[in-house]
Amino acid sequence: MVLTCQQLLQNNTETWHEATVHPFLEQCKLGTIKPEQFNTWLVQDYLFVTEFTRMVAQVLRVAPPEHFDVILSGLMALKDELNWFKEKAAERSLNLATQKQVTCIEYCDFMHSLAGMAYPVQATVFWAIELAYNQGWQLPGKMPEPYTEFADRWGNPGFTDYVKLLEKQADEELQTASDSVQEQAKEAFLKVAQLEKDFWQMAFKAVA
Ligand code: HMH
Repeated sequence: MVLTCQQLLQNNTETWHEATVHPFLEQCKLGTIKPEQFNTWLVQDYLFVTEFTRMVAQVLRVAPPEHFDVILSGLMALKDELNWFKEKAAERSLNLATQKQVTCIEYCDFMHSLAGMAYPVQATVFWAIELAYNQGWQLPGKMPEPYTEFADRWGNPGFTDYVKLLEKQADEELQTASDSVQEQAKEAFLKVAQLEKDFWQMAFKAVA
């Protein structure tokens, strides 16, 4: 069996749709999302990205040197992203020293658990997490202010190219992976899809 990232998407279209199309994003596009909902997402996503950065560092630790360029460019982008989150939170007077919500904890626990998995599984998860935001923020189309820069951050063409490079690296690894590792990659992909959906739902239900 040879598994590819495109097969994961094609064999799980409905699950992936639920991970990337959500009323939260649709209401950002319509400009009707409530500040409590958006701000909950912003703070929880900052906390998520902090742990995601650690996950990428862990992926780098076990990656072949040929993959360093792409992974290091990802880490550079995350450096900028974390500072940007702090600016956005300050503009909205949000406290980033907030407790993680249950769904955010679950997602962070999952990312930490990857350290014990084979590299092809880690590369697949890395790709899936970035693709989820690339497609999620891109699919609704250009968003109105103040959401434009949020949609552009993950929806911009440069980010799409970066996600394609992550896909290429994951595919390379999956090609030579054992059936058992391929199965683990599939399970992990489905877990990302479920957690992405839950994450949108967590923010969406935060209506004061
Ligand atoms: C929940 N998934 C979530 N947050 C993000 N920032 C990304 C993916 C992309 O980095």
